[in-house]
Amino acid sequence: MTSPIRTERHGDVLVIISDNPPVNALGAAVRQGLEAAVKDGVQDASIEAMVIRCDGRTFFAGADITEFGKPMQEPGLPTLVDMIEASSKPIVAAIHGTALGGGCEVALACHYRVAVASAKLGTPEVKLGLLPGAGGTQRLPRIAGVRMALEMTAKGDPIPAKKAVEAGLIDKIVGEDSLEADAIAFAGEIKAKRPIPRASEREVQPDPEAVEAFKKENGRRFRGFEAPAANIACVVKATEVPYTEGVQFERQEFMKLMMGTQSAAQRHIFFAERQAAKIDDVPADIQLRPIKRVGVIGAGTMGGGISMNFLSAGIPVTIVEMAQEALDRGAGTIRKNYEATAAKGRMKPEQVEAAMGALTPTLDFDALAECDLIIEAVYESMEVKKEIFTRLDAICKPGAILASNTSYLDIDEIAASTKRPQDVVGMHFFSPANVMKLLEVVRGAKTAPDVLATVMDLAKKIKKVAVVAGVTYGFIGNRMLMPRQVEANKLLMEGATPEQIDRVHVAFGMPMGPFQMSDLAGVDIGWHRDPTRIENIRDALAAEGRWGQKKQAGFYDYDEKRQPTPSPRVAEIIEDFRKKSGSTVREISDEEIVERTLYPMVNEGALILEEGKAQRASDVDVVWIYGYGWPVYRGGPMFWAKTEGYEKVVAGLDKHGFKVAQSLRNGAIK
Ligand code: 3H9
Repeated sequence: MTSPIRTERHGDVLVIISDNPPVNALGAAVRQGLEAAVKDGVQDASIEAMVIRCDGRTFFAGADITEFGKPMQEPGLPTLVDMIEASSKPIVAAIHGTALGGGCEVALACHYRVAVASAKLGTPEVKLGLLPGAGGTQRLPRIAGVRMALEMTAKGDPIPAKKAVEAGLIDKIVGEDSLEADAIAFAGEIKAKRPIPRASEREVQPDPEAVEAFKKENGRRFRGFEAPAANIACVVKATEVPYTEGVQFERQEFMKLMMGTQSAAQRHIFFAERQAAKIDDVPADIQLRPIKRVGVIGAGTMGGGISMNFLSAGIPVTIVEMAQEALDRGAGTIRKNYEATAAKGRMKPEQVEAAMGALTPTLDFDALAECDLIIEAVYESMEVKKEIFTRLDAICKPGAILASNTSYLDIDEIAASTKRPQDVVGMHFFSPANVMKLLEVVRGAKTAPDVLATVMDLAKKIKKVAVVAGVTYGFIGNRMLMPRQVEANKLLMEGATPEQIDRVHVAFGMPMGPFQMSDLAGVDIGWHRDPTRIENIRDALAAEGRWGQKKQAGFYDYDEKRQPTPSPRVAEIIEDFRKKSGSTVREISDEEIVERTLYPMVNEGALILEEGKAQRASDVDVVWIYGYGWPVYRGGPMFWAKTEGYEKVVAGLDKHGFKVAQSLRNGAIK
């Protein structure tokens, strides 16, 4: 096999080039090639300096994650970076794209770093439940200081080249199109300089105040995760002990994380997210339909949020409403949202204007005729949706994709109201649609493969994580929510309180529990709106106007700042129902809440897979991570069931009398 590493001589500078598509991950062959090339450079008397750069779209994007958990082939990354740093001849890293994780560590081990302005530097290992394990936690603070090292390692977001220059991580910004030539010229300038600067030989002072402040600022963000604390501990260690001891500590912490379930879960999700984009029976190179303009029907919260996704990506949107007032309100909300983003410095005023300039609000339904994709986002009524699709069928150009944002309804029935069911698809966005990353793409019985592929591709362009779902009530996510809600309600009748159930879910790592979610979404959502018809606790709350946070009363009472407190009135209502139904009240354990609310979700996920309504178990996990805030360190419900042990989950379901999915019982979930 040919090595992914080659070298070229430019006078007395040896350029070492990696060509390991797609992202130059530092797999064994790359590490071996780099080691050999640097050795050659050191031994060759005619070489004065070296440059390391990469072909393709990026500098090294990190260790090869697919090698994790397998026996490590020599040289390991820590050995390699130490060897690079120890070189007796100066080495310059020439960076483009993203220098991430192990890639950033290679760059830090080099004696100098030059980069193009569009490059980014980062140590995202924490997002895989890890830490930079090749000296990164020890070199970063020595170069960039404690605060920057904490930011980069414990949060994991890459920084742009300009910021990296300010932090001392990059020595020079070079021409976007002349990276190699400029790096060689730079190597010429520094080749004779002695001593050679080595990050590991630098000192960094302790900064306990910065550490405390950082922990305090990020307490919420780090809740439940193990890796951020380990990253912080390593950076602190760098300020306390010599480099050689620091890297030993780093190694121990790295191995602990690597062996743990959190990192396994986070790595699972890294690949699951990428896998989700693939459609099993559609060729990857299928011809896509061009989408130059998108139409959105409905300028409410959902329609507005959906439109923003496309506007932000530079795709013009025609938004249609029935009344001028609603249209103005919708367009006004979009502008307000953009301006709020600009006020936070996350958008430039001209970008706000560009996005708003690409929006065409109109009352004229026929304006949708010029759109390539039309997304219907009106309220959940089959009758209304069918009527809209019939109208679309009459006016839309041939080949236009007709999508519904329904959360539950049958896409096939909607498609049947047109003469072009092959062009109909579901695009289920999650609220707030401009923020939530999940998009369920619902494949109808007749949806054409190129329609599906086009929508999946478009999802990537608008920065969504898309998952293909089949036609089934509630698709993947909401269908799994239903058994959880049913059980949560039953548990109330048997003696649990909303606070207890929510507490168990939050302790599990969910952003909120079922009743907090109900209060946030609106207790009245889907309510029959007849205050005299009181059949369950929810009906009773809704009838009293306890519609959730918006009314400062729902399953909880809320103050002006939307802080919840347990509600005595809700306790009375629950008590009343318990008496009426004659149910015996007992102490409910937290464990039972897990078994009865979370295990049935896993069971439902297994049924969805058995019915072929999701392509793979990891897709179900992606839905729950990106649509509902399932804690990523538990890897989604299906991955979690595996780590819990299928037998334990099945035993729990059996104990409470659930009908267990066959694939779950057999441990045959794929
Ligand atoms: C680490 O470095 C540990 C060390 O500190 C210590 C060691 C001792 N390995 O995302 P894309 C694949 S941990 C293997 O769609 P983009 C990816 O699965 C690592 N494979 O492209 C996909 O495959 P496929 C720290 C990788 O342009 C293909 O490449 N580094 C790796 O949207 C394209 O990926 C990170 O965490 C990898 N490291 O984004 C960075 N990276 O086509 C992880 C990617 O079969 N990577 N693949 O589905 C990224 O963040 C993005 O891939 C990147 C490009 C921003 C680079």
